[in-house]
Amino acid sequence: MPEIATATVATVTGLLSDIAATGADPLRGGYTRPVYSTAELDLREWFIEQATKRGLSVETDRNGAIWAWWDIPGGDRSNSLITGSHLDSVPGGGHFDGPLGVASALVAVDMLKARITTPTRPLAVVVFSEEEGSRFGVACLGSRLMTGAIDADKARNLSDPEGNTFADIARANGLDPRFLGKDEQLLGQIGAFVELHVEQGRGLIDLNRPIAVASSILGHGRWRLSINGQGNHAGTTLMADRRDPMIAASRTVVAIRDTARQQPHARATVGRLQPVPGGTNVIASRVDFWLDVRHPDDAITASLVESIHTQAQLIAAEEGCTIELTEESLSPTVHFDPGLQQQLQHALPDAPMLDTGAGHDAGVLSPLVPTAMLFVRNPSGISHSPEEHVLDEDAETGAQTLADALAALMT
Ligand code: HGY
Ligand code: MN
Ligand code: MN
Repeated sequence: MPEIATATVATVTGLLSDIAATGADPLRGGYTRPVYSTAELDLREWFIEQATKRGLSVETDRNGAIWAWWDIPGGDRSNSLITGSHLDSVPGGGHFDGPLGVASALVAVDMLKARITTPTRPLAVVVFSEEEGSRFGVACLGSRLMTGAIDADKARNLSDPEGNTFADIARANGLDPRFLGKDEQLLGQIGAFVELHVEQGRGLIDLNRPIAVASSILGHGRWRLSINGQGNHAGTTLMADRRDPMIAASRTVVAIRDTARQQPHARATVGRLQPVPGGTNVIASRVDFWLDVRHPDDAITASLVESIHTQAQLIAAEEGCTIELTEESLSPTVHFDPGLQQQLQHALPDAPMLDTGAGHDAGVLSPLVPTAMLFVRNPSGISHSPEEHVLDEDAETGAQTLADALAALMT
């Protein structure tokens, strides 16, 4: 594939339009691109093609992340500068959550290549896998594996809703499950990681600015609650004779909302609830539902979950049911590297600092390597929804800002 002329600079909106049909979800709207689904695999192919066109050398690591390297002469990769994001999505997600960071990184490489022919520091664009945890339940699974933030055995045994284990799916996609896990060599090469991402709230709308530098990520976790009752016939079972887990779950969901409302800065969500067996004329025997709790103070997050669990146990008992709570994913509050933040603020004097309630791979890498994030304005202030949006000019400003930030970090 011929290298593109160094003066050729793509646009973010152009690159995103290439993938605008991939994984479009006619039922939910937006995009549904779970890791290793046909849609996400198509996006991987798109990324590899774009990276190869730019003369980057593309490698897939033992955990399934794709790395597109712009190497220095001699190929030493120590103290490398990494940017990128993810391509998987939540069900019915927006067009920008993940792909904006990947497309912006490719355009930033174009911009840097139009300025310099040889990088003074090795640079790579990375695509992490399963950032959303939508298929295997653990947020940022790919970056957690690379950093050792998740036990490799636990990861291998994660299963998707169809019962496929992560080991099976990884193997089916060219990985050797035996080698999943912390990648010391790769981690040792990373000098800094800068991720650009669509902002997923209203911060930049209210600040009336197109770009921000991230200050922190709210701690967050996910817990599965399973309430067991007595499955039965909807017509022959008198109301007094029921032990209906759907009632216990419904009461618990309201209790979760009420509990979070009483704690300033807390967020608690139940976005996924699955009755078993799930028939219209069937009293469920079990209801599984997932709790997402977030707060700046990790101790408060823990106390909120404890309070919710206690309330749920009482509610279940009143409804003649039993309940189990299982932690599936937990990410502490992250404060990004002050040194890197200062460098970015120096390079981007117009960009305000902004915290976020959304988790990112940059947050997972943060304890081990200097990481920073750039946010691009989302005029809808909505995310994890088809309504997520970025104006064309802000998207291009984002790529230009990322290129400026990388250039500043290259010296
Ligand atoms: O859930 C999150 O905060 C992120 O979008 N994965
Ligand atoms: Mn997301
Ligand atoms: Mn994301």
